[in-house]
Amino acid sequence: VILSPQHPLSAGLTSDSRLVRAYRGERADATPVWFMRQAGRSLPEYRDLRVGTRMLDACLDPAMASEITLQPVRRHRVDAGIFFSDIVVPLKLVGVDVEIQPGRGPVFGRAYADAAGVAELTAIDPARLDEASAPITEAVARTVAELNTTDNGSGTPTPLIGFAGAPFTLAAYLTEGGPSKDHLAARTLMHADPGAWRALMDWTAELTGRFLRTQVLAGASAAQLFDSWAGAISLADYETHVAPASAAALAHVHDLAYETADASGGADAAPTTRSVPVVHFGVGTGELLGAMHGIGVDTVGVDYRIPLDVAAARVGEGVPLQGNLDPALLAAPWPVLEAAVRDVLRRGQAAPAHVFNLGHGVPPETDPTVLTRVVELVHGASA
Ligand code: 1CP
Repeated sequence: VILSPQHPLSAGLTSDSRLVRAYRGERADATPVWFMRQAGRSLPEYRDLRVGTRMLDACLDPAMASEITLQPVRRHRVDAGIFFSDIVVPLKLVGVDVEIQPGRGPVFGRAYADAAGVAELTAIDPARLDEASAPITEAVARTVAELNTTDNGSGTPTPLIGFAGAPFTLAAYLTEGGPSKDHLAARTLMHADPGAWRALMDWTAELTGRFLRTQVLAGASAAQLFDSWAGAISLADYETHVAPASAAALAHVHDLAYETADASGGADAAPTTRSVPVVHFGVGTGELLGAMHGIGVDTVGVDYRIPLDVAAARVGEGVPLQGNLDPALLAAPWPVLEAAVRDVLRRGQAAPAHVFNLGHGVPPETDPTVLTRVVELVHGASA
């Protein structure tokens, strides 16, 4: 499926942005940089806007979600916006009883830890999501409309990254009924009742895949699958019980493509068809990086526990990497932070292309002026 001519990738607005070029393995004039959780509580303008609005209500208010997405782009001049939403939004949209509790995270009305629970959940048709997705489509469209007309100093409009939770990470919350440290309920179900586990993973893959597709169709220029908690399982369990569902989720975006004029080309050169870039990230997934790349993604996101040059050797040649400054360093004295940023950039040279990011999300107590300074350093150091 070729994206519409108005899509920022098809229109040539973001197809040669630093971010999209890096995701296809090319180095640009400067290393692109964005931060996981760049929107949110580290920004006073976010805290002001959110007063009196619950998290999931903010996600489903197109004007608010769009404004929150744009805040860090304007402030830090990062090379990407990441859509302000949450991995549980598609569950909420099909009627699952879930809320996001401040300081805690997603909490469900019940746990879906056994075959009966899974049967109740999977009785919901994931296709219903498409009818409920109007607030997502509208929020993305509004965001992209502003990004397309804003000059962030990079020479192209800033691309928007759409995202979704991977089936395992969503299943970790669903089986537990809320956040947990060890994801024991999910790890138990996959072995205690592999049939129920598969049904849960298949259903979740379709739901979250549709959520991701909606964002790309509405204007996102890249897609990131967050398997935040996949680091809790072994490589063998990942390959048997998790990877197929993640691949199934991504199948919902793999057919989306855009056409660009051939770079070498005269006016009559045949256009090149490229698929929308896909990134895959998890926390503590050093042992899984090769398998996480193997489900069919362009770029692998790396957390802060292994250096990028080691990660490059694990994923194999030719794979762009994203990451991986330890977020804790954001609160260190500037000379310490600066040296760490330069070290990440240096090790990132081991990959064909590198998108600078943190090894996980921005801590809420981060001084936002430090983030802006890191962006300037990354752009300046690599120019
Ligand atoms: O009111 C608030 O500030 C609530 C905090 C908050 C925010 C700002 C939550 C609750 N989610 C979000 C937004 C969010 N969630 C984004 C926004 C875009 C950006 O990065 O700027 C994204 C990408 C997510 C995705 C998400 N939600 C993930 C995957 C990424 C990651 O951090 O690993 C996960 C695991 C969640 C679940 C979740 N939602 C919120 C919290 C606190 C958590 C984690 C809870 C836990 O520790 O289990």
